[in-house]
Amino acid sequence: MRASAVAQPNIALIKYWGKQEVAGNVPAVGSLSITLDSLQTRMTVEFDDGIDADSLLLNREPAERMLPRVSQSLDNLLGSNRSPALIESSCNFPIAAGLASSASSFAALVVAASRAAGLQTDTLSLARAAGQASGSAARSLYGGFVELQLIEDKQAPDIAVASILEAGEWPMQVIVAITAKGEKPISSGDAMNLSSKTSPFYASWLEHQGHDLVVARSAVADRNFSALAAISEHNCLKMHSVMWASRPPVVYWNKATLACMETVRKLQADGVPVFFTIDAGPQVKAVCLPKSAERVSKAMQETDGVIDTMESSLGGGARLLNNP
Ligand code: 2P0
Repeated sequence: MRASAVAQPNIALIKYWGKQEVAGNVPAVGSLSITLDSLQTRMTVEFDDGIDADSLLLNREPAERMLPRVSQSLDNLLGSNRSPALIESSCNFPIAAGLASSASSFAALVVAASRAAGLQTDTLSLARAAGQASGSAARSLYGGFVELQLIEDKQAPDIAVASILEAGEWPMQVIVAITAKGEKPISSGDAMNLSSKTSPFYASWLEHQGHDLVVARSAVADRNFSALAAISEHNCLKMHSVMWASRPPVVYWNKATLACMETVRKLQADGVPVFFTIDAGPQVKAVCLPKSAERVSKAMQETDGVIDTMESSLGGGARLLNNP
């Protein structure tokens, strides 16, 4: 009745922004991401009929605010008459700051909980379960380059997720520039809903996502870095344009976010294979080929306003731990 799992966050290159108006947290668009390696969430789940209710420790501290979402995810996976659970989570990077901690957390949670409950659940079913809790979490069940596709069905729209290239097949290095610590002003879920209801650009965002996915998928298949860089930056800036045009506006960036983008632009002008992407937070992720990682990392660290940097190669999907 006890199992542990580890999962890493993923960074979307073609972004998920917006939900369908149906039950089950189904995204309004497909997305394409890379799974990281060295940023990790470890999760232990133990079902115990001897306790009254679920409890959650996050980095050894009680995490009351996150508990309802975690309990709901366990109910969705196992049914609401399941045993109460003791859940322990540890994360080696900042939480709720645009680094996809919910993706790695819910991916690790469903893997650990399924095994602790004695189930042998296939990866796609686990991805769907993780995606119900956090849309991007579905992608962290898989490693390398991952695509989440929509299965169009008016009655019951669904998702399919798969790795389109394993981590070792096209090595990349991701340098994350931390420009602010602390929680973001508005959750990505709330911000997406605001965008879909108020942004005049939202319909156009939905309309062009299929094209961006085709371009990115083929860039990955061809290992064409400059094509992947161009479509990724375009898709990122388009998503943020949708946010900025929402009412009230959703602006996650700060001065250092812009300074980091400028740093990446300068590196590109010097011929360095690198591009930026930014999620629902002020951090900037610079994605580059491994040969340029040292130079990119140094340039990001030296950028005004950067507090810290983290670095990761690409890694595998969520998995069970035998010896937690
Ligand atoms: C992504 N983001 O594709 C996009 C880009 C943020 C910007 O998925 O509401 O925490 O829990 O399904 O997965 C972050 O949103 O959203 C996210 P919910 P989630 O990575």
